[in-house]
Amino acid sequence: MLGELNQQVNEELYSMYIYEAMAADLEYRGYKGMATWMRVQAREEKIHADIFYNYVTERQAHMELEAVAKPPKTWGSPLELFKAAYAHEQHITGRIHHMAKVAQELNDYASLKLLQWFVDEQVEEEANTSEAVQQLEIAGSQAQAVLMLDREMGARVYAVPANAPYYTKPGQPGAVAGAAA
Ligand code: OFO
Repeated sequence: MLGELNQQVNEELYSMYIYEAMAADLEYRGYKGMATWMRVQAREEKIHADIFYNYVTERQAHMELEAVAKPPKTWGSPLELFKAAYAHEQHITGRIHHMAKVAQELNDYASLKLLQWFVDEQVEEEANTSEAVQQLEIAGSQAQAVLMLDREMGARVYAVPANAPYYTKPGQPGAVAGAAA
């Protein structure tokens, strides 16, 4: 189980990295609002990595950080890019469900409780990216509609996900008394 959780730190760091690459691609193409949306998403992924990291260390396991893979540089269009983001979230959902199954088989109730938070979080992660795909499909090739969507998406602000477990531990940067679940 701890090996799976350790691997998930890498998966979440890759999520952060691929979304930073997507933000850079969007920024380069002039979609500044969508780039902001993606950078907010990348910061959320760092939180996900932190949660798994803190949980593994809390279980007294020796964390081993692996190399983070190089993400692609470009996706061709915002629609293709958000389709790739949605597919990536589906992959992450698969990982979370797989880990929940392993935890269940091992009667590892603590890990199962942690993973339940991620099961719920993934519903939101998939909804956010698939909604962007849907809106870009509706906008189609109408530049005006795409630019309006770009402006709307740029309003997204960074916030720590509600009730994030193990987000901070006492003594860590950003730690709040009693914040460790
Ligand atoms: Fe960490 O949820 Fe997206 O990838």
